[in-house]
Formats: sequence, C-alpha cells, structure tokens
Amino acid sequence: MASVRDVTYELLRARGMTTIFGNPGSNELLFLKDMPSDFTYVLGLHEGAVLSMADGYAQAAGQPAFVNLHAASGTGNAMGSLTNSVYSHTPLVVTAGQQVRSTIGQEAMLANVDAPSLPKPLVKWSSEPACAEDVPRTINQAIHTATLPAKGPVYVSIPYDDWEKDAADGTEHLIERRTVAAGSLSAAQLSELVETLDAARNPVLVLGAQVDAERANDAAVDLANKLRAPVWIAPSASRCPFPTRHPAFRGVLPAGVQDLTEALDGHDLILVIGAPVFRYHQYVPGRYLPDGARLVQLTSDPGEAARAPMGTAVVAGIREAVRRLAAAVADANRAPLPALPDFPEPVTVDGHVSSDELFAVLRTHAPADAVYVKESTSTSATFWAQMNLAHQGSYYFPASGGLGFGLPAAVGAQLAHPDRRVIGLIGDGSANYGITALWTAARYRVPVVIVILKNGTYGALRWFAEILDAGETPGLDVPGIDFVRIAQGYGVHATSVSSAKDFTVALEEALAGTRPVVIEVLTAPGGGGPADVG
Ligand code: TZD
Ligand code: CA
Repeated sequence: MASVRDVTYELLRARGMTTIFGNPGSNELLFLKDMPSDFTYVLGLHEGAVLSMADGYAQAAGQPAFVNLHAASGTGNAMGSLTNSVYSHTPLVVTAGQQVRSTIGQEAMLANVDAPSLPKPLVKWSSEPACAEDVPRTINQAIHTATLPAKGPVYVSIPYDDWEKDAADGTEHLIERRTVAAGSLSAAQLSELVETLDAARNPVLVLGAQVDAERANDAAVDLANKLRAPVWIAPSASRCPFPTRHPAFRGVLPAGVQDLTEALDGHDLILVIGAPVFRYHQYVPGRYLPDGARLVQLTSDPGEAARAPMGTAVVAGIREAVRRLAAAVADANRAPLPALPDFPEPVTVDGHVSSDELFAVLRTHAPADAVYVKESTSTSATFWAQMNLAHQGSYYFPASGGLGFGLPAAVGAQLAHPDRRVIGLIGDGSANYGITALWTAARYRVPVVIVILKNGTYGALRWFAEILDAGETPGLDVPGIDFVRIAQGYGVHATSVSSAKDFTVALEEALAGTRPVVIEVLTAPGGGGPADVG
C-alpha cells in the first residue's frame, strides 16, 4: 500500500517539481524521510532566503517551485519574501509542517494555530487538508491553483502524522490530472483592439513583467515595429519585457502619478500590456492620463484589471494576445523611430567605482545573455542607461519592494539556469536581508556572481528623505560592513575593489570560474536618480 508520502513524491515528480527548497524542523522530518534519489533538497538557512531562492528559481525556470517550511515560525520568517512573489505572480507551492493532528488544539510546541490564516492575505489560496488521505489531492490543488492564471503563491499546512498513513484509492487519476487555461481573445475582441490601434494617431506601448514571464518579448517587438510606437517599461516592473537598445525603447516610466502622465503626454492611445495600471510608488498626485488620451490594458490578472483607477481592461493570456495583435495590426504610416543615441559616457569618481562605470563594465564584459537580479535601490537610472538587455529572462527585481529577494533569488535563478550566468547586483543595505543564501551557493556549488554595491548608506532612503523633506533621520547609514569576510565565513570566495579596472579583472575571473564569487565594489553615493524601492 502506498503511503501519503509516496503518492506526494510521485505527484511532484509528475509535475516536474523535483527540486525542494526548505528549512526543516521536527514537523517536516517524516516528509523528508526516504526522499527519492531523483529529488534535490536545497537547504536554506533562513526561510526568507529559502522563499526568495525558490522564487528566483521558479521565475527563471518558468515553472512552479516547491517550498517546505517549519510550522508558523518558518512561515513567518518567509512572509516578507512572499510579498514579492505575490506581485511577480510567481507560482510557488509553499508547504509547512504542522504538529500531529491530535495535539494542534492543545497548542503543543510548534503547532501552527489556525495555519491557513497565517499567510493570508498574501497567498492566492491556503489550506490544511481535513484528513491524511486528502493530502495528495490538496497538494495537487495547490499546484494547479498556483499555475492557473493569474499565477501566484499558495500555502498548504500538513500535520506530520499524515505522511505515513495509507494513501486513498484512485491516486492514478490525481497523477494524470491536468488543468489548462484557455483564456484567449475572441475574434470580436481582437478586431476591436486592432481597430483602436489602427485608428490611433500616436500610440504608445507600456509593457510589464507578464510579457517577459509569458515569453511574449518577441511578439512585443513585432507589435512595436508595426506600430512604429515608442515603448516604456511599466513603473516598478519586476522583469524586463523589451530589448533595451531597440529604437523604440524609452526606459522605465516614473512611478509618481503626475510624472508618469507627463512622460506619456501627447499620446492619444496608451496600450498597457502585462502590467498593473499602474504600480505607482512615490506619492506625486496629479492627472491619471494626459489630455485626450485613452488607456487600454491587456493583462492576465483579473485583479489588476479590476483595481485600476482608469481605462479599459481586457483579461487574456498575454503571449497569444500579443502575437495575434502583432499579426493583425496594419503597418503604421509613420516615420520609423531613429536608433538610440550611444551609451552615455560613465562619470568617474576618485577612489570609487561609479554605478555607471560598474554597469558599463558589465555591459562590455559579461555574456550578452547574462541574467541580472537587481536589488540596488538607488541606481536604477544609471542601470537602464548603461545596460543592454536583449534576451528573455534577463532581469529580475523585487516586485513588492521587499528587500531580501535579490541575493537568494540570484542563487535560485542560477540553479535554474546551468546554461546562463546569473549576476546579482545587490546594495550593501539589501544584501543583509538575504545574506545566508551565500552559504547555499557555496554548499551546492552554484556559480552565481554577487556584486555588492557598497556605498555605506541606504541611498534610496536618502532620496526619499529629500523628496519628503524629512531631513537627516536616524537609520540612514550602514557603515562598517565587511562583505569579504562575511562571504568567506559562509565559504564563498570574495574580493573587494575600488576601481573600474579592478572590478573588470575581478568580474572576468569570476566569470571564468565555476564557483560562487562575491565582488564587493566601493561605489560612490548618488547619481542613480529616483529610488526604485523605498
Ligand atoms: N526592509 C525591507 C524588507 N524592505 C524595504 N524596502 C525596506 C526595509 C526599506 N528600504 C527600501 O525600500 S530601499 C532601502 C531600504 C532599507 C535601502 C537599501 O539600500 P541599499 O541600496 O544599500 O541596498 P542603495 O542603492 O544604497 O539605496
Ligand atoms: Ca547602499
């Protein structure tokens, strides 16, 4: 007779989920017992790092990832990271071990009281199966719920005395079960959109993370080419949906209402694809739309469609919708857009590496298909000005603004991408929230390159303090952190540089090797423009 555990592993294998990210406790050991040899358990030392590693892995692999945490305490530690997974629509099946069923009511040590409520309202769905025999079906429901549109994290709490119980009959149906989403545009909806685009005098495209997540990047380029329309990245986007050196590329829209509206001034049609409308950040009230402009949003998330304050929304799968739109629109009768100007000359600062220099070195020395996970919050303007991102899945960013994503997500993305190099660009403030992922990188020989931009301060907060007129508040600086020794302590090779030349050498050395490397770079404060997290 197969046990609940046997069937669960069979199910995970059938769904391609043979990598498990976790940090165990007594409640999880009977799940981990006799783990089949084709499974890999990736141990993280703190649940925030576990969750963000799984998030980076799931996004880079384009498939759901399985997370196993310890009771309420492990879940609680992971919840800051979970806020990012919500807004990046990362399909994560987060499980947590629960105390033995008969002892939960007594609130025995490490019982997870009212477990399904704990991760709400972050997760799409949350459950604790009513009995042991329902565990495999509940996990199957969790996987399908996480992956059906709009994708997102789900949570299942499992009492540990369930694992060795007999499985229910009929599990073969569970293993074979498939769910598919068929939400595409009807012919009438498509032709209405095409008519709207063809009739526009001066349309603009605003693309979001879903374009990259659903691999619609090439279709978006076809659409921009036929429309001869400029393309912006939606504010706060967590992925890069469009090649950044294409003549149509205009950068990332500012995240204040009035600033964003001004950036789109003069356009009569704003077509937003695969993004919320909009994920504003700094409070700069103003008009939501330029005078005379119409906004149409195409999203695979009904929640994004429902909550936008303006415009029309169409809910559909992005990839197919953009492909069909690109095929159906007329070639616009407008002048082609001229090539972008050359990259700006990087500013230099004595004794430091400016962020432009740092990004220019990456552009010229890292592989063209390198994957960047960026959590350096005051360097966004220089990043977009200096980088040349042309490949799908080249850029990941903490979608909710919760720090602690970048470093572990870079490790997770590298695990998912044996064929591409992953480079984490992490601020000296941000690095601390997920630093324990360095140990996982060392332990599993994950050849990720972590660049720590050390300016000794929370640069983004200095920018915010200025626009909020908050003055010199406490808690703005982080001097005296030695990332070389911290990395070495976790078993990761590390070096510190303070010139662009030394950074180039360190980067080339790291990229030539097959082990994880930390490069601490003494960067100059300022110069990066608006903060992209605050
Ligand atoms: N804690 C968490 C979990 N998320 C946050 N977003 C913050 C605190 C607040 N915060 C920001 O939003 S940006 C920032 C903080 C502390 C500074 C990050 O500093 P950094 O990067 O060194 O990583 P810069 O380039 O110096 O800003
Ligand atoms: Ca900093």
